[in-house]
Amino acid sequence: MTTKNQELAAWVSDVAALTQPDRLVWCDGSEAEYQQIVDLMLGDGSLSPLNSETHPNCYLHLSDPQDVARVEHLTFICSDDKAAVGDNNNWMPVADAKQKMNDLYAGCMRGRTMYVIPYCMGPIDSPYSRCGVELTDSPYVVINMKLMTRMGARALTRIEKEGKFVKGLHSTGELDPERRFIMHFPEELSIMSYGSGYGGNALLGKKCHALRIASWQARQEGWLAEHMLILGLESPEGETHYIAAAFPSACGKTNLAMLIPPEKFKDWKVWTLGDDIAWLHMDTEGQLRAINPEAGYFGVVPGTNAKTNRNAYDMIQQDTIFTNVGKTADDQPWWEDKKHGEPSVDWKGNSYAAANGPAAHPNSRFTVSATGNKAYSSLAEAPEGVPISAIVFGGRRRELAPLVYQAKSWEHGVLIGAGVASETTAAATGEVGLVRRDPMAMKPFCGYNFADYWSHWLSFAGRTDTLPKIFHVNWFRQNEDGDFLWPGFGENLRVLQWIIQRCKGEVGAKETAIGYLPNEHGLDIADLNIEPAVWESLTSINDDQWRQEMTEFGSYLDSFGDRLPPELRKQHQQVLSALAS
Ligand code: OXD
Ligand code: MN
Repeated sequence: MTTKNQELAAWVSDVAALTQPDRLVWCDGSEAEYQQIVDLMLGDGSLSPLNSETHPNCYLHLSDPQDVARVEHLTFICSDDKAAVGDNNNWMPVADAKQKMNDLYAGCMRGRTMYVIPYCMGPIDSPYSRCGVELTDSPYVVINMKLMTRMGARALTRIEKEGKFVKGLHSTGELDPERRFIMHFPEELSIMSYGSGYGGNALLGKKCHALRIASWQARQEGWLAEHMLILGLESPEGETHYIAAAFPSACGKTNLAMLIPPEKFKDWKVWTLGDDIAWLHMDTEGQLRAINPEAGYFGVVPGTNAKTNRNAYDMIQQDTIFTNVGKTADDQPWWEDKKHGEPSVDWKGNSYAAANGPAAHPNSRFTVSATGNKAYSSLAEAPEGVPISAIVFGGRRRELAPLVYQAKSWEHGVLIGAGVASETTAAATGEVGLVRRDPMAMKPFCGYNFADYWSHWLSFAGRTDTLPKIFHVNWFRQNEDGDFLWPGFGENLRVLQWIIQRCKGEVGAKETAIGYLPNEHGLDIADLNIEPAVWESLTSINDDQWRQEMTEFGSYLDSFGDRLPPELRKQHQQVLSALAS
């Protein structure tokens, strides 16, 4: 296979001349090709088979122990306009970054195969979708891209028709953390990644294209590329509302997107459209519509069990690539909190011993096609996307943020999104459990200056008067003993239900300085046996704590200087003065 697109053909041949692969393979995206690469990896040991009776078509890949998460300190946005990139990103001038990368790439694919992966982010026939091509020397990347994107011949046909595509070059290099960089060139729609095989660093369609490059492009074109799940909530009467929700990495987006309602709400249904990324466009009627650019899930494995996420648990019993989990003696995948079986081998391939740490790495992952999910929405492939009724922000906060609250306006909602802060998790290298600012859950993913990004968000207010309502949730409040105050998981349905009732104007709320909170009996929780004092702390605010939070948030906003949109400053002032009165 080759291509009619001259620009693509020339780029592939330039990269081959630089990297010197022994072979070049154009991926067609077929099942036969997937199986062929799986067989090749089983042959060289980079993949091992799992128990084919209990887990048909499931495989295990163990990465280099130094290459198990995104590396934010080695991830750069490269442009000659430093201010446009913002202090929220690592920055490098274009020429310096290219020089560095080209030095690393020189001859790096000798003895290897270079795969050409044309892919489409979003339904193949959607006007909102965008295409890219990833060149990689990693067969692991090829099989993951097959599950995560629409890749191969169909995507190439679209690229040949449209002409425009994102160029992503990836090499695993030597997996040396000292020779590892993830570079983005948004002005020329290109990505260069070297030295890591880990998902977010190597599957370039995901974070690199669908968030960092796409967010830059979305600003120019008037849409939004967000770190959001998309779900449909269907009532017993058969009415479905769509919600997009942004939480930082490893804070439960996959679980919420696949939620199974508790017994009391068994006539309700939650449908999954996406679990990580949403592209939001305004249609000609002024309605914000969402598509999921991805076609699969790259989910955190530990903690997934029949109770926490039955849909995911069932989905990953077959046709799944596991990365960095442990194994039982009979080769079933095993992870902490699986609540089934015993580990025999850990994620480093050693005999399991509790003293050596967990059997599965805390950021171990499953890769699986979205079509394996029983709750996959029939509209997930709709080229026109789904209309969004509510946007929800959330973080992992032991204290402070109530269970749920609603913004007073779109502009106030943008302030709430900008104020998201959350405890760090194992999805990125670095210490876990520290509270850090993570506006819109986009700290690692916004490809440009946050101040300009907030201006872009604010600009939607002038474009329509039917914008979604904005909310904030926090499933993670704890008491002094570290016990969670809210049961979470399926019970979160009760919060979603309140959110939709608020959107429809069906339920009242109490107004506070930070937004609208549920009334005493606003949520249907009578059967949950939550102590009144606990419920009170979940649904009220502590003014002193909030004054401190807003003051710290104010200093953070100040750090954006003159670029900060005045409207955001005004919204911030309004909350502060409401807290003072
Ligand atoms: C992810 C992440 O993998 O956010 O989705 O790290
Ligand atoms: Mn994510």
